[in-house]
Amino acid sequence: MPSTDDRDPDQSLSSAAVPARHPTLTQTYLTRAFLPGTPPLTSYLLRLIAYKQTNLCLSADVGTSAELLAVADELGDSICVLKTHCDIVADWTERTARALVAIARRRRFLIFEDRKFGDIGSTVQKQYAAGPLRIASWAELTNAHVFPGPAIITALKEAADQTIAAYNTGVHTEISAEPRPDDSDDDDEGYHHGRRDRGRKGGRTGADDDDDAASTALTEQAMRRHDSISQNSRDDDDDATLPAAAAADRAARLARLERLGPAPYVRGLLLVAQMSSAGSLCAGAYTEACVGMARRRRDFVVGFIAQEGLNAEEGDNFVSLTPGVGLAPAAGGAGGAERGGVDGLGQLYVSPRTAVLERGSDVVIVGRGILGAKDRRAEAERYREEAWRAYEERVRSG
Ligand code: S5P
Repeated sequence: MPSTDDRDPDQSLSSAAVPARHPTLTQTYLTRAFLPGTPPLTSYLLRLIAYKQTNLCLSADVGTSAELLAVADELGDSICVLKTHCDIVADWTERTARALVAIARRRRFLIFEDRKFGDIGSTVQKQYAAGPLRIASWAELTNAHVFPGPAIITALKEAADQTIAAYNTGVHTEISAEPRPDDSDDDDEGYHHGRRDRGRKGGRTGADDDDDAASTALTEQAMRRHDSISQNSRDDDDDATLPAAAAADRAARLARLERLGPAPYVRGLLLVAQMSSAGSLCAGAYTEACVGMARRRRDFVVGFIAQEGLNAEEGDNFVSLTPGVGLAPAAGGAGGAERGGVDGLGQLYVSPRTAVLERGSDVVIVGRGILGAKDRRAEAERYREEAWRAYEERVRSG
C-alpha cells in the first residue's frame, strides 16, 4: 500500500476492519478536494463537506412530495447530501424534482437518487435519463450495482453526458434550479425558507477558480487552526477558549461556502460495493472487482456505497458513503428506528464513530434514526456532530 506521508506506521485505527492506512484516511476533505485528478463533482462535494462541516447524508425515505420538501428544507443546513428514493414518493412529479433542486441550491446540498441500477446498459440509460422520473436531469448523484458488469457504468455515463450536453446546448428541458430570469417559482410551493439563496447566479470563470485555489489555502490554514483549537478545547474540557478564533474561522468557512455557489451541472455515480444488510453478497472479491471498475472510470465514479473506506491504491480518492448508521436515542428523546443494531428486516447498524473513525468511511447515511425522532433538527445535528468529530479524530491520528 503506497503511503506518501510520514505517519507512524505502528499507529493504527482501532478496528481490524480498517484498510491499511491510505493517505486519504488522514487528509482533510479540503486537501482531498484539490488532489490532482479529482473530478469536479467529487471536488465540489468534498469542499461542501469541509465548508459546511457536515459529513452527514440524510436518507429522506418519506412517502409524499410535501414531506420530502419539508424535511429537505428543515434539515438541509445540517447535511451535505440528501438521498432520495423517488419511487416511494406517492405523488412524485417534475414539480417535486424542481422544488427539491431549488431547496438544494438554497441550503447547499447534493441530491443523490438511490436508484441502485442493475440491468443491461440500454435499459439503465432509459431508466436514468427518460421515463417519468428523468433522474439524470435533477440528481447529481445516483448509484448502481456492478453485478451486470462494467458496461453499466459506461452506459450511465453516456446517458449523463447526453443530459448535460442537452442542457449545455440550450435545450433547457432538464429539471434544474439553474437560474432562469423567472426563477422564483419555488416560493409558490408554500414552504418557508429561513434563508434566501445569496449565492452567485452566474457561471464560473477562470478567475473564480484562481480565487478559489488561493482562498482554499487560507481556509486550510484556518481549518488547521480550528482543529488545534477544538483539540485544545476538548483536552482542556473548556469550550470557553473557542470564541474569537473559532468565530473567525466559522465566518471564513461560511464565506467560502457562499462563494462555492451551486453544484456544477455534472453527474456522478456511486457503486454499491458493500451493503449494510445481513448476509449481503456484496463482499470480498465482489467488492474488490467493484473498486477495480471504479478505477477504470474515475471520470464518472465519485465513490462507493460501502461499509468502510475503500481507497487502497495510489491515486484513489473515492468517497465512501455508509448506510446502516444509527445512534442510541438521545437521553429523554425518542429514537427513530430500532437502534439496537438491527431493524428486524436485515438492516444492520453501526455508530457514526465506527463508520468514520474505525472503518474509514467519509459520509454517513442516516434515515430512520433522524426521521423517526421527535426533534428531527436536533437529531440531525447530533448525528452531524458525532460523524464530524469522528472525522476530526481520524485526521488528527495521521
Ligand atoms: O447497503 C445499503 C445501501 C443503501 S443505499 N443499505 C441501505 O440501508 N441503503 C439505504 O440507506 C436504504 O435503501 C435506506 O434508504 C437507507 C438507510 O435507511 P435507515 O432508515 O436504515 O437509516
